[in-house]
Amino acid sequence: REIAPGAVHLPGWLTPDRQRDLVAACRAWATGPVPIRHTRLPRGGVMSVQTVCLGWHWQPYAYTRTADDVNGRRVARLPDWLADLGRRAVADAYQDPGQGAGYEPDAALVNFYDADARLGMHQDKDERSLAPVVSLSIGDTCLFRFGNTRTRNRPWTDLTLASGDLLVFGGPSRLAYHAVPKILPGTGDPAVGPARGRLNITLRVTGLTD
Ligand code: MD5
Ligand code: FE
Repeated sequence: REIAPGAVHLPGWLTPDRQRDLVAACRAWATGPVPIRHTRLPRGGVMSVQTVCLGWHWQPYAYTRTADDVNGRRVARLPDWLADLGRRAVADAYQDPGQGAGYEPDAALVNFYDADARLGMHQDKDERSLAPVVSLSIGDTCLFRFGNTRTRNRPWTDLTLASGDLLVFGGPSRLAYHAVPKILPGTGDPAVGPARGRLNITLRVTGLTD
């Protein structure tokens, strides 16, 4: 369960019913005020992953209130029920109700991976807070690469993340490099997750106050 200090993997943490509810919510968010899109990178590239944000809009490499790189609108609010789910996730991962109770995420990134999408090695450091990141996976299994905090190179640990898996990254692991090198197409159950592809929802504390 503990991949590294502060990094905890709880396979199958989300019940099938909860996964179905999250898929329905993701569908609605994808067509919200700032629709899901392939994020454009500052140097001209386009991410293969598609992302929709809640609470704060993320664009590389900042959080903003309005989606100036898409349509200028504010993103949808982060629902209280999703923040509550994040608190239960942190409490369960760290076996500490107190840490869970004190967790107040203010942003979520919903990532959709089709069979060919991947995410290169990176750190999540656009947040001003080092509070944990909560990651929920639904749909196709992926290969997840958990690296170290110093370089984007080895040593790293490869693991698979399947539908329903929870991963919490905090403490010494919060700034670790990580990547999604591969999706394993057709491994998800369409009766639970999306018809194809992989959804990942991350909850974050931006540390920003308008
Ligand atoms: C994903 N998303 O599967 C992953 C979830 C992203 C991203 O990486 O930036 O959207 S894992 C997120 C994560 C956050 C903070 C630390 C670590 C992983 N880590 O130390 O491995 O779409
Ligand atoms: Fe990341």
